[in-house]
Amino acid sequence: MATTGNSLASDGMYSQLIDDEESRPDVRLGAHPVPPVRMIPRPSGSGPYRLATICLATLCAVLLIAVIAITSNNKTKPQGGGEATSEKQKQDTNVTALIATINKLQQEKNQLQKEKDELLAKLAATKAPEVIKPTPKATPAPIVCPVDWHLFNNSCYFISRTTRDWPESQSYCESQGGYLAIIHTAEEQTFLWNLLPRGHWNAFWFGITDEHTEDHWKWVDGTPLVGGFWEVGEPNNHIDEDCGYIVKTRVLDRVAIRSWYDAPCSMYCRFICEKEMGAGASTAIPH
Ligand SMILES: *[C@@H]1O[C@H](CO)[C@@H](O)[C@H](O)[C@H]1NC(C)=O
Ligand SMILES: *[C@@H]1O[C@H](CO)[C@@H](O)[C@H](O)[C@H]1NC(C)=O
Ligand SMILES: [Ca+2]
Repeated sequence: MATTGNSLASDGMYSQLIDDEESRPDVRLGAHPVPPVRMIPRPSGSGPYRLATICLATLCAVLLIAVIAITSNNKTKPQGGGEATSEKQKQDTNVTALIATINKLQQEKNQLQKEKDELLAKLAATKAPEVIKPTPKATPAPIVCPVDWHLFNNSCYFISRTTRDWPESQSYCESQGGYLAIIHTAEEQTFLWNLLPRGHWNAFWFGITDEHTEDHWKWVDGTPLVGGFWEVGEPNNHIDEDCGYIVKTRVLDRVAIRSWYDAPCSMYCRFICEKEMGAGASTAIPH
């Protein structure tokens, strides 16, 4: 470098860099020990610039990236922030609106609850009497007959101790919520028979008559008699006999299923009342 004075004087540092190539032949011709010395500083001479350039480029790149990053950040951040705040406000109003709605619904719910309770109370009040009716149907309560009345097949039977004529007997039975006994089956007949005391001529009115049409026997419910448990030769209308009674004497040959007689309705006799109970009470009097 020191040997090439022309290049130093005429040009700047840049031209010197170029001259380095030209000066090489001179150096080779001149002295041997010089080239190795030159060779060492050569890379060191061009290195700092390259390094600086690289450094600057890197710095630039870093700065550029930083700037881009910041600007992009700034671009998204302020915009995002603005949207976020407006959205937040929206949400806040939304929340207050929702709270108001919830309160409204809560009030409506309370109102409906009140109405429901009132309706249930009304329903219970109206259903109460209905509940009583189906209960005996669902679980038939045991029928309890009044004192001196005897239970058979859902009916209670009363054997009078006093005597009346047939119409008064029927009236008494009706006053007790019943009627003169209607006897349809041998079991019923036998049950009643077993309640009756034996005597000289113990006779008991029951609910049959032919007072409307002679020899057309009808029960007190208006249904015609079918069969019956007449004594042999009865009914005979012997002395205008239009009412039926059961006779139980001391004669043990007499039996339940052959114990009916016809007699004048004006006779005073004891009598048998029947009163249907429980489920049977609601159904029509059997035919
Ligand atoms: C709640 O906000 C959303 C949008 O964020 C909107 O569509 C909606 O209508 C709002 N609801 C109420 C009750 O304000
Ligand atoms: C019991 O009563 C019913 C009607 O209430 C009747 O149909 C039935 O024959 C009676 N049973 C007896 C054994 O009398
Ligand atoms: Ca008669």
